[in-house]
Amino acid sequence: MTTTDHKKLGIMYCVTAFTFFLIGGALAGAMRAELADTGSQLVGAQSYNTLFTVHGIIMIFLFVAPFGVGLANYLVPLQIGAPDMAFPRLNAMGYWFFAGGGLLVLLSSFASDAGGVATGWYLYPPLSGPRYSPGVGPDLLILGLALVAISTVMSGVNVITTTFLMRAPGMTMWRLPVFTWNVVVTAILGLVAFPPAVAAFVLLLFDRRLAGQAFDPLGGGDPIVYQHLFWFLGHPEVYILILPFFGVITETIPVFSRKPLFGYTGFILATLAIGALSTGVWAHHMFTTGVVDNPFFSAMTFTIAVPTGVKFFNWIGTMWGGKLSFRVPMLFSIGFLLNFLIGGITGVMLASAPLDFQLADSYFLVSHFHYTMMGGSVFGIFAAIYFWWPKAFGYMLSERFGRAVFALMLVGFNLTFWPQFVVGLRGMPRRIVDYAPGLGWDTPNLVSSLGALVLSAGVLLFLVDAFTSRRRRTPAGDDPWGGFSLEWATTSPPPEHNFSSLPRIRSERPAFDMRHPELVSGPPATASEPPA
Ligand code: HEM
Ligand SMILES: [Cu+2]
Repeated sequence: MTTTDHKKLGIMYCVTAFTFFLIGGALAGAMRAELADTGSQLVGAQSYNTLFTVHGIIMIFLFVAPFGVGLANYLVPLQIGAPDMAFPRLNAMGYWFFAGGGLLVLLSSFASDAGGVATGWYLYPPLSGPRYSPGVGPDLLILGLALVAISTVMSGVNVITTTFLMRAPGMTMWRLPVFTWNVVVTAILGLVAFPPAVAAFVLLLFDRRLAGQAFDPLGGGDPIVYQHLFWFLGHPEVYILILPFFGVITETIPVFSRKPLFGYTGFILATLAIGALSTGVWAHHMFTTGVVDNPFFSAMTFTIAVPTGVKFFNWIGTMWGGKLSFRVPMLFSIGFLLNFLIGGITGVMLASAPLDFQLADSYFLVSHFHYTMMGGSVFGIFAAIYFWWPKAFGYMLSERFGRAVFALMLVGFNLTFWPQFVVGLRGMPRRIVDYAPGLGWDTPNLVSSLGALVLSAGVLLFLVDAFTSRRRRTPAGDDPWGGFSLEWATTSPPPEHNFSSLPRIRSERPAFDMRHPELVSGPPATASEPPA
């Protein structure tokens, strides 16, 4: 409870976030059950609205993003050769703000007599204002989100300071592991993007509780201002969700291809470009408002696909001619690539303003963002779990179970979300609890709901794997995969201060160099040299 150890906090973050995933997943299951067939099966319209609102918020703010923070906490000091984070107490405080904020968010769905919050995850006024969303539910939700936002800033400050100031001798910025680079850019994005959203939330609270008029046209306010402030967070947020997992698969793919990353520098530059560009595209969420410069934001959005495309060259180029080994972390990384490719291509389609007028608020969009966030981030999360579990706990997860988890999840995921492209093109809008028969919507929806069952079976099987592996405790050794980055050069699990001795750092693959001194150019290390 009182720990300030970055490794324990990292694991606490990940476990808490994963628990939120199970809760958010259960809500999704309820929605898919309702949508499996026409007619009302399970929930009424108002509860359905609450379901998708809370589901969206949990998945984004309480699961994927904090899981990235957890990984960063666990890995950054290990990857750069530091004993802990720069501000261990701030780090602990960040965790508790996140956990507390998350609880408030959960409470918000029960606390209000007018039912839970039913505004959609972006809480647009006037719908989220006092007139249409009375009760304390939305207030709790807004407060909870503000706490989570503050916790993001705390952990961001920590990641940035630690990486800039606490690197081991020899660990230059251009030798930094790609995961660390990606979470540094993520942290900077968080620092830029969260404050405007907190401002928007606070103004919304004023409107709700103190008769403020910020977003109420009747009092001279402007709801569009809320949309600007919100999406200035909302769009970078999707990169906050994905960048850490770009980092993850860029660690795993080289290791399981037995090759160094193809185009390290290009990859880092692409990450920086994505970070910078992502702060300039927010209004593509507002094409249909008619008050933003559509051609400009459309062009910016197309542009951001370029550095993302560069990364595909890095990944494919790394695998090309490599000695591939399809261990479970590699399988999930390849699943990430397949799903994210589909998500990316449909994203470029939506970046075109004319197409977006057609497809906005349809199931096409719902499917697009699940392909990026679920098909990308979540597969990245599982790649990370299977990859670093042996480091964190000293024993392996099962390869056999892992393959089955992967197969169920990949098939289940695509069964769930591919039919939603179809039904979206057939005109089904998002956020509806029921639909009429005879529109060609029934079969895709049924397939989608069955797919969600397959997907859940995969997730449950993972839980079984985690528990049985814990019993079995197949020892992992310090470096079960032949890893490249520094964390593989210490014991599994690492000692409290991470390293009892550090290898010399002469490239971005210090653990590899340590195992293969014959491949490293330059004079061999001598005993007179200071320990690097
Ligand atoms: C576990 C598998 C998942 C299933 C079966 C699922 C299913 C759904 C469904 C049925 C909806 C409501 C669609 C509508 O009525 O418009 C929805 C909305 C949403 N989901 Fe998921 N989802 C899953 C995972 C995720 C993940 C991992 C994320 C994000 C990281 C996510 C983010 C969202 C968001 C942002 C919304 C929109 C909420 C809104 O309209 O305000 N989902 N999901
Ligand atoms: Cu966006």
